[in-house]
Amino acid sequence: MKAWYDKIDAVERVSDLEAIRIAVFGKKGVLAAEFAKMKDAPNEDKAAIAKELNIHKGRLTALLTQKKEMLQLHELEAAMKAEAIDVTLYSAPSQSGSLHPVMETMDRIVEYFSSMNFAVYTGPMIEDDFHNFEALNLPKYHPARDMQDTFYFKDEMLLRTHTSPVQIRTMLQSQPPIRMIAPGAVFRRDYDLTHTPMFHQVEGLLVDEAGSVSFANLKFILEDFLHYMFGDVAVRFRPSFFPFTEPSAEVDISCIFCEGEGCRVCSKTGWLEVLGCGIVDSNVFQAVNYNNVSGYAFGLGVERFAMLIHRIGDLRSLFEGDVRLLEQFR
Ligand code: 2U9
Repeated sequence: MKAWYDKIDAVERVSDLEAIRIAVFGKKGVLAAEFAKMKDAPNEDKAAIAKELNIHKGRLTALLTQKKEMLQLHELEAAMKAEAIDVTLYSAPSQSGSLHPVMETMDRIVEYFSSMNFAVYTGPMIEDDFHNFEALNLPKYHPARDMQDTFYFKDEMLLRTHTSPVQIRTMLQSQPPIRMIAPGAVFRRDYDLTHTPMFHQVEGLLVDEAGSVSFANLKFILEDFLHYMFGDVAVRFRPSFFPFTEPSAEVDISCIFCEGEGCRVCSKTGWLEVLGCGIVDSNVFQAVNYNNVSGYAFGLGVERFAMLIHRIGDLRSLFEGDVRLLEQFR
């Protein structure tokens, strides 16, 4: 029997242990054979032999169980070691996204006007003739409605050419006072160095009782806004014309590249045009049935702001989806 203790001791795999168990405890195993031999032993020895065999049986059972548990534990440990993941290893570089410079600039513009209590409104990009043109004092046969400039669908539907229809919809749905901005994409049939068929605008509108809104109010907020966006720049207002405002002005800042000295970007003028604005034309208020009110409005192109702030030379690079551009704005 002694040899079996050593055999069990020497086993290294759970599967080999099973063969030993059968060899010892099986029907044709050694224990069964030893017990069978008892019938030939002298009667007076039988009790002692049976006692000794039962002791072996108990010890071998305990040893097998103990050995099995130990081997199972070792095998589990080995498997866990083999499958372990080294969390200290360097990982492949992760691809984190970033805001597009146009959206980042738009967020900054919206942030300024929100802080000044302007509500943010959006509206449909597919518009009708009334909201995009007629209500904005752009009557039939106005040159801005030209097929050359506007993307038309059938039934007088079109892609909005500015975000102004959002202001028209807002005025039709609510009553003054109104203090709002309309950020969003707009569409024009234009494509060259400085124009893309889709670009983004932020337009603003303030309406209150007649006589309570002045050009001075408009000047103050736009100057403050431009200092927020561009820092310490000079701001000037030039008389201009828009169908929806009267009087109207275009707003320039001193060139941020040459600080007013005159360079290639500002065409040697020392100034960069950044905004349009004016006092809302009375025909616009008439179209939405507003009486005894006055208001100011302004509009800007977000791509132009983004290009000036980030010194991007070519407008088209903003729309190529090249990650090498975006990677610079993490
Ligand atoms: C309503 C009344 C008036 C919005 C205005 C401008 C002047 C303007 C341009 C800036 C660059 C368009 O993106 S751009 O090409 N916009 O100069 N926009 S006043 O006037 C409105 C709008 C809505 C009801």
